[in-house]
Parts: sequence; C-alpha cells; structure tokens
Amino acid sequence: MEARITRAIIEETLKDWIDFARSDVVIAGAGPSGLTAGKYLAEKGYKTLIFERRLSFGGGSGGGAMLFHKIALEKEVKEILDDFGIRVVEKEDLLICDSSEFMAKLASKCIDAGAKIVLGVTVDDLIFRENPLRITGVCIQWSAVEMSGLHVDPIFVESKAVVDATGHDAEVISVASRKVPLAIEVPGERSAFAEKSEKLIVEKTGKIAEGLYVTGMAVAAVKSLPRMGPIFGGMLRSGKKIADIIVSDLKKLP
Ligand code: 48F
Repeated sequence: MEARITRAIIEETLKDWIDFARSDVVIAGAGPSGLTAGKYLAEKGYKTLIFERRLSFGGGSGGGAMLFHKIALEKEVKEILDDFGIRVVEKEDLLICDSSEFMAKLASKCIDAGAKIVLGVTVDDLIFRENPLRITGVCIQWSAVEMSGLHVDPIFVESKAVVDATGHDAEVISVASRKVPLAIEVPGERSAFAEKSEKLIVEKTGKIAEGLYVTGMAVAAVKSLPRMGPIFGGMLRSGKKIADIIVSDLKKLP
C-alpha cells in the first residue's frame, strides 16, 4: 500500500511537470492579480501555470485589512466578481466581501478554468534570447530549498509569456532589471493614495519586454505608483487587463 501511494503521487506529479515544462503562460505569484489573470487566460485555452512561493493562495488578500476579515472593492468590478461567484454587500460607493471567500473563489475558479497552480515553488530567474530580445521562460526552485540556503541548481520552464504577479517587490522584474539586457528599473512603490493608485495600476499594467508582463502591485513597484491598502478592485482589473494583452500578443505569434 505505502509503495503504491508513493508511486501514484510521483507518477501523477511527473505527468504535470512534463506537460507544463513548455507552457503558454507562466505566472509568478498566486495573489489576486495572478489568479485573475490565470482564470481569464486558461479559459481561453492557453496552457497556464502559476508558481506560488507559499503553500497558500491569495497573497496579501487573506489577512483582510489589518486582520479585519473584510476587503473593499469598487463597484466597477462587480462583473469580474460575478465571474468568480464572489458575494458582496454594498456600502455607499464600495463593495465589501469576506477575505476568505475572496481568496478561495479566485483560486477555485482559476483552477476550474484549467490553470495549474503549483504551491511551494519560487520563480528565481528568467530565461532570455537576444536578437531580438525575448523572455522565453523561468528558472524555478522549491521555496524550501531557497529558504534553507542550500546551493541547489534550479530547473527551467519554457513559456511564451511570463507574468510578474509577485506583489510589492516585483521580484521577477527586479531580476530582469539586473540580469537581462533591458533598460528597466524597479524604483519601488510610493506612500498610500488609494483612489489615484487604483486607477494608475490598471492604466500602467502591461508589457515590459517581449514575453514579459506585469500585473497587480508589482506595477506600482515598477512604475513608482502609490500603494492603496485593502481595496482590491485594481488588482482584479489589472489581472484581467494583462490576460487580454497576452491573448492578443500570443495570437500574433507564429
Ligand atoms: O502580494 P500579492 O497579494 O500581490 P497582488 O496580486 O495583490 C496585492 C494585494 O494583495 C495587496 C494590495 C492591493 O490591495 O496592496 O497587497 O499584486 O501576491 C503576490 C504573491 O506572489 C508570491 C507571494 O507569496 C504572494 O502570494 N510570490 C512573491 N514572489 C514570488 C512569489 C516568486 N518569486 N515566485 C513565486 N511566488
């Protein structure tokens, strides 16, 4: 029995790894922006793989607002919330929902759409080709290995599009700014200005280089935008916008 458990788990895991070693889209980070992008890409039929450093979904959403278990959203995102089946109550011009429902339904609808989410894996570098410059995949490592400080080489996943959805530190684009011949910097986010930031995050969501995209709070880090605290409409709209941009770019590829 014990050997069968082990064999069955490893065989099924390997099937996934072999299948996803070449993906259409790799998303780094299973926070709200990454999960939203994942759903809208996967439901269009793109092979979408999300790597999440931690052993949980939702990024910064699960803790609600300073551990008060509610988050706020703008009314404009009602349609996206309906796509995910997330229930809200109206409070003046805001929508309020439970942070646990928010994170669980974002992840569950993303998986149902066909995206594969692998927990406990960190994206630690990119793969690129020159002439013309293009990001062609990621280097990944078990988060446990990264945390242990052991010197272990990563493995690779090839991908037509890589999305930095890593949140406040824009980790993937930070690596790109140091190691890929690209004229980009990551100045970091600025102090809070919720209304302004919610709009600008969506406006500045987009392509950083061929094959490399940014969504969510990583946009604030790259474009030096203000933070916005426990209001999440911008994260959902940014995730949906990057999915649309990638779909349109992938359609143009041979
Ligand atoms: O931080 P996070 O929730 O990013 P987001 O989708 O949403 C931001 C909001 O939660 C909130 C806010 C807006 O209202 O201010 O903070 O932009 O989720 C990012 C996820 O990426 C994971 C991290 O553990 C988190 O779950 N992550 C970070 N770096 C890596 C990573 C990495 N290098 N590889 C894999 N996962």
